[in-house]
Amino acid sequence: MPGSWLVRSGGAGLPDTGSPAARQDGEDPARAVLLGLDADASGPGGLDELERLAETDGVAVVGRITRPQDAPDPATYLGAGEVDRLADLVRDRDAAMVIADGELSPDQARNLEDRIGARVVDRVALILDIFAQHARSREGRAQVELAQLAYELPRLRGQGTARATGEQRLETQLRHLRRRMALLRRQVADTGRRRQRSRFGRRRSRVPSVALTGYTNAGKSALLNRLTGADVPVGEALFATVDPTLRRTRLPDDRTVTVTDTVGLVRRLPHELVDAFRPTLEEVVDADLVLHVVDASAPDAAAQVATVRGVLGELGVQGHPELLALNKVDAAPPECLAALRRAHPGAVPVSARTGEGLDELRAAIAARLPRG
Ligand SMILES: Nc1nc2c(ncn2[C@@H]2O[C@H](COP(=O)(O)OP(=O)(O)OP(=O)(O)O)[C@@H](O)[C@H]2O)c(=O)[nH]1
Ligand SMILES: [Mg+2]
Repeated sequence: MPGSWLVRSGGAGLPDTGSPAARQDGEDPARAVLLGLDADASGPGGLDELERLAETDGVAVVGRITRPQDAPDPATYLGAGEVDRLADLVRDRDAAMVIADGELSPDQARNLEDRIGARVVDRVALILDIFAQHARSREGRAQVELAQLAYELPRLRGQGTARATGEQRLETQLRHLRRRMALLRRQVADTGRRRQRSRFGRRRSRVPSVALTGYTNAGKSALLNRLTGADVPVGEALFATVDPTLRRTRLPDDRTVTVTDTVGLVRRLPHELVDAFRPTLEEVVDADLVLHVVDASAPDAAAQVATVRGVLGELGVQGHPELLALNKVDAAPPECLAALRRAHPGAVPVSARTGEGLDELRAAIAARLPRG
C-alpha cells in the first residue's frame, strides 16, 4: 500500500501524532517548522523548495528558523540557545514536527526530539515519503521501500544504545530488516535486468530511444503526453512521476522512436534513492538522445539545469547528445527566457500546455538523434 512512512522513521520514540500518515481524512494537516541549517537554505531552492516538498507531502508549514553556519553542537546540531529558540517556536506555533533542510545524523535527530518534544525529520525522509505516496507499480514500490529501509537501518541500529529498546528485540528487528532488504534488492536487480534486455531488443530492432529527464515539476510528463499522445498523470506535486512510462512516436522524418518518462531530479537527491532507482534511471544512460526538459518559468531555472547535469554525470550519462527543451514559455517572464536562450543557443522553447513549439521540438529531436 503506498502511503506515508514518516511516522515510523526518524528513530523517534514519540507517539505517532502529527505525521501525515497518522492523519485521518478530514483532519487538519500536520503542522511543521522548517529548519534551515546553513547559508545554503536561503539560496536558490533552499527553504522555499523544502516548503514545497512539505506541502506535497501534506504537511502545513507554520514557521521557519535558520541556524548560523558556524559551530553547531555535534550532539544536537544546534547550539544550546538555538535549541531553546526552536523549542519556543514549536510550542508557539503548535507544531508537531520539525523538518530539517540538511541531513541530521540519527543521534542528532533523537537528541533534538528529546529536547523540543516534537518529531524531527530531515529532507531525505520527506522526499522518500513523497516517493512512497506516488509509487504505484510493483517495481516502483520495491525501489522506494528499499530506499526507505536503507535510510532506516542506521537509525534503528543507533536506537539500542540511545533508548532503552530491548537488545534482543532490536536484534530481531534488524535481522528482519536486513532480510527484507536482501529480498527487495533481488527484486530490483531482476527488474533492472528485464529493462536491460528490452533495451537490447529495441536496439537490435533499431528503434532509437529518447529519454526525458529534468528537474522535478519541469513538465516532462506533460511533454510526453504532447509528444506521444500518452495519458500520464501530470501534477502540481513534486515527484508526481515515480513509475517509468515508455511510448512510441513518429518523427517528421518518418522514423519511429521510443520516448521514456521517469522520475524527476532534485538538488541533493538522496543517495538511498539514487541507488534504489538506478535500474530506472539507467534508461537515460542508454538513451540515444537525452531530452532535458527545463521549467523556463522557474526563478532558479539555470541552477536547475546545472543540478540535472550534475546528477546525470553521477549516473554515468556523459557525452550523450542532449537537447534542451525550455518548457512553460507561456508562463516564463520574457527576460528570463531570453537569458536562458542566450546561455543555451541550441535549446527549443516550448509549451506543453499550449502546444507552442512542439513542431520545432520534433524537428530538433529528428536532427539531433544519431542515425544508424
Ligand atoms: N504554464 C505551464 N505549465 C506547465 C507546462 N507544462 C507542464 N506544466 C505544469 O507543470 C506541472 C508539472 O508538470 P509535470 O508534467 O507533472 O512535470 P514533471 O516534470 O513530469 O514532474 P515530476 O514527474 O513531478 O518530476 C503541472 O502542474 C503542469 O500542469 C507548460 O508548458 N506551461
Ligand atoms: Mg512527471
